[in-house]
Amino acid sequence: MDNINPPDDHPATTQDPDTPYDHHPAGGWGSLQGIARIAADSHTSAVAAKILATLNKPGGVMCSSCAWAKPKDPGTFEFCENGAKATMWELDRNRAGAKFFADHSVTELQGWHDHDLEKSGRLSEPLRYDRDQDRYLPVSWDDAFAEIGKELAAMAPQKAVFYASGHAGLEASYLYALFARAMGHQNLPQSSNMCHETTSVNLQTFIGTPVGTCTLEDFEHCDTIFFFGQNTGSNSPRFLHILKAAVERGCRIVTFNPVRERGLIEFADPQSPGQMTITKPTQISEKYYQVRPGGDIAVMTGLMKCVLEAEDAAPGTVLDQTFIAQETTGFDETVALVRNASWTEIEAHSGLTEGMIREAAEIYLSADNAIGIYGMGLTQHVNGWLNLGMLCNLLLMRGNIGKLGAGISPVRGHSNVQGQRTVGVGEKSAQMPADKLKDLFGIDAPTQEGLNAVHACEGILDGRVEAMISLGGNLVRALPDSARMEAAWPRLRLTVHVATKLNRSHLAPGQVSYILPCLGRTDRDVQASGPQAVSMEDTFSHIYASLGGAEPPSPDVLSELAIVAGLAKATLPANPRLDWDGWVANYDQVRDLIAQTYPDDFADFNGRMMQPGGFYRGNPARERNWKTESGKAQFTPPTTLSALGEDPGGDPVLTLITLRSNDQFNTTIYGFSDRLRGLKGSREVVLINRAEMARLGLSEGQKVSLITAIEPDVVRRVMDFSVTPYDLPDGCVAGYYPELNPLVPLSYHEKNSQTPAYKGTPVRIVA
Ligand SMILES: Nc1nc2c(c(=O)[nH]1)N[C@H]1C(S)=C(S)[C@@H](COP(=O)(O)OP(=O)(O)OC[C@H]3O[C@@H](n4cnc5c(=O)[nH]c(N)nc54)[C@H](O)[C@@H]3O)O[C@H]1N2
Ligand SMILES: Nc1nc2c(c(=O)[nH]1)N[C@H]1C(S)=C(S)[C@@H](COP(=O)(O)OP(=O)(O)OC[C@H]3O[C@@H](n4cnc5c(=O)[nH]c(N)nc54)[C@H](O)[C@@H]3O)O[C@H]1N2
Ligand SMILES: [Mo]
Repeated sequence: MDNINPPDDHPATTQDPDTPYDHHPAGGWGSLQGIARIAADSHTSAVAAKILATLNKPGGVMCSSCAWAKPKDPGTFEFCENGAKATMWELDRNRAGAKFFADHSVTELQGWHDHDLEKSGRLSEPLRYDRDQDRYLPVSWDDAFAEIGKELAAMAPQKAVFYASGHAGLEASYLYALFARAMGHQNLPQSSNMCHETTSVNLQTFIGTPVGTCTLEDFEHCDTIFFFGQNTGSNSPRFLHILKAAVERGCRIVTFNPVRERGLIEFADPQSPGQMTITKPTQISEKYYQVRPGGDIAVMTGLMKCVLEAEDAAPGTVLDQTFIAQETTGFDETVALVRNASWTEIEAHSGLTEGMIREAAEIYLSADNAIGIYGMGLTQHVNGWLNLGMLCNLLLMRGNIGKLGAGISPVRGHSNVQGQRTVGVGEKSAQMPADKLKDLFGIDAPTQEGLNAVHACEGILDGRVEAMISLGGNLVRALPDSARMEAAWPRLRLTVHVATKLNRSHLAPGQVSYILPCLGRTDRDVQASGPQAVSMEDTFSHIYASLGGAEPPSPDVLSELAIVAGLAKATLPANPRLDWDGWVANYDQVRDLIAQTYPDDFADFNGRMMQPGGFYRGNPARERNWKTESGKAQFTPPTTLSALGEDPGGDPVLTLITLRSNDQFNTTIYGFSDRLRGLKGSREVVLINRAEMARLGLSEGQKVSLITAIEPDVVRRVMDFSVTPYDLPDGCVAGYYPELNPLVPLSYHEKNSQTPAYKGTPVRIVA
């Protein structure tokens, strides 16, 4: 089949004005139809059905979509609509090989839609950009490694950046992190830098762990779950089964989200014949509050006020006084500011009424065990640190961290994003211990901290960075200020993409530029010692093996681990302790190195990784062992009530939130339907409520431009977006990532971690 939906034919996005959102439950028949459509549309190979049957099960393939847990007692189908889409997308029978690249120049491909680029199929041989022909031409692996190695070896190590998207397994990731440090730098930004870095940095400060404290077991014992800014129905659909079970045993769910996301409203289990045909879908959220973007600090301040009032009314019965006294610091200062905050201010920032917040607080107070869940709605804000600080505060007041059925639970994105950090992919020295580098390999660790994603971009713009190696991902599209970054990219001396499918980042070639095709998670990976498994860590810090079973796209496609080893060997001076060939031959050896480097987390790695449900690497905060500066859990005073940056002043601005549709995985656009939001057609839309439309004099379907309202000396604009009425709070607009990324300034990010503020950019609409 030809590329579907070429850009010009994309119909206008439609939404029935009388049904402001889809009325069908998440899951249900729609999800089965979604899978069927992708299967028909993606030239999926026959092996897909077999792979899907093993997905997320011991001995099978661990889904390459999200980082949700793989339970030890999986269902018959332990996959969701979006996991199936990701799997089938990878098992594409189309090939983007020499012929494809001979037929299409890079300039021509730059005009293609993201969807159509990936639809060209799996990359099947190494390619080098030829500037005279403006084409990628086939090249041998030996020549590719040799030239890239020569380029890197000639460069001051600090000028190279090694990015990782969260796909690659722990083995390849560890070697990648080792390669960078052996070369002499730790410029190791990762997709987490655009995602949960707010979590990694700030939870470390507050409770002494960079990751969440919950495990699946907690969801069997919690009495309430407070949800902030995480879209379960699209982004971690298997979680809906856990929520359904929790609700059915009486757990009460409260959601704060500007968008009424279907999955958090109701869910019909597509694997339950009964629920699909006879019984009603399960109501998920008992209360659903459409908070304003950036309004969560105010909400949580209000909730804390109510908890304090209840304690005042019945002293000694509401707060966990013993826990607060023994395990925490900063309580009094925090409480003083919470008491001081006025309901008028809280209502203004949150867009909710005092009554609503009091109602939610009643539910929080009724629970012995509470879990706080969050996603990008809290992390991608300038004051994301305080969003998380407030959620910790709320939980800590009642001792809700470090006991069964309670805790703070960020939902991670990429399937191995958390694990890559665990095994050293990160710009900080602490991420790969210097003594281990010395003992195991005789390497002196770099002393200078490396560049994160924002700092690497600044380096590209000002010329400090000369080489960008990408282990997966699509940085040019995913980054903030994407138009500026796309223009700056070709100034790089060297760009190398290790990838499964073609994307826009590959079409901004540096002076020397390669695309190196790699195996995906579903592909069989056979090396000298036989078939190899790889491993990943989920959002609950459990580690599992994944064993691919599909025929690789071509004999010219190498594993990520083999590519990393090939690059390292060609770059670094010979060192008998860096046994790249031996490691490629048998990944067990790499896991032994990981176990030796991180013995607390990975002891007996090879012995444990096949264990059903994975093995748990533990979390000190879960045991109330606070690895913070003070040795205690830290309360954080709410010094502001808004997660947004400074109001730019001037004409009134709208807060832009950038969303994922149900038909995409990050920059991979599967199709043009956002079924759960009742939207389909073009993605170039600006969602806005009818009252705001009237106030701004806009009509439905009108084409408008959006302009960023900060840093007015740099023009950031997107044009020809269709005004689409949608049920949103006042004062905000929404649209899709990555189409709106040119609007987000690189400098507009979370304060402590530099995570871009993709959910809180001030914009103006221009008719
Ligand atoms: N199918 C699919 N699955 C995915 C992905 C995908 O693209 N597609 N991406 C993966 C990745 S890398 C990640 S990080 C995760 C992302 O998963 P999520 O964390 O769910 O991220 P988003 O979809 O960006 O947005 C989350 C929600 O935040 C809400 N929101 C926006 N601003 C605010 C705010 O100020 N306050 C509150 N309370 N809510 C707000 C939005 O309405 C949205 O519902 O999903 C992963 N899983
Ligand atoms: N405006 C806005 N921008 C955002 C966000 C947002 O919410 N709003 N979210 C941010 C977040 S949370 C994230 S995580 C980033 C995502 O940023 P990235 O991780 O950089 O982007 P992806 O779209 O996930 O990368 C897709 C590409 O990965 C490659 N790929 C797929 N599978 C594999 C594999 O197995 N191995 C290898 N080597 N390559 C593979 C394919 O070539 C594919 O084209 O985007 C961020 N950008
Ligand atoms: Mo992410």
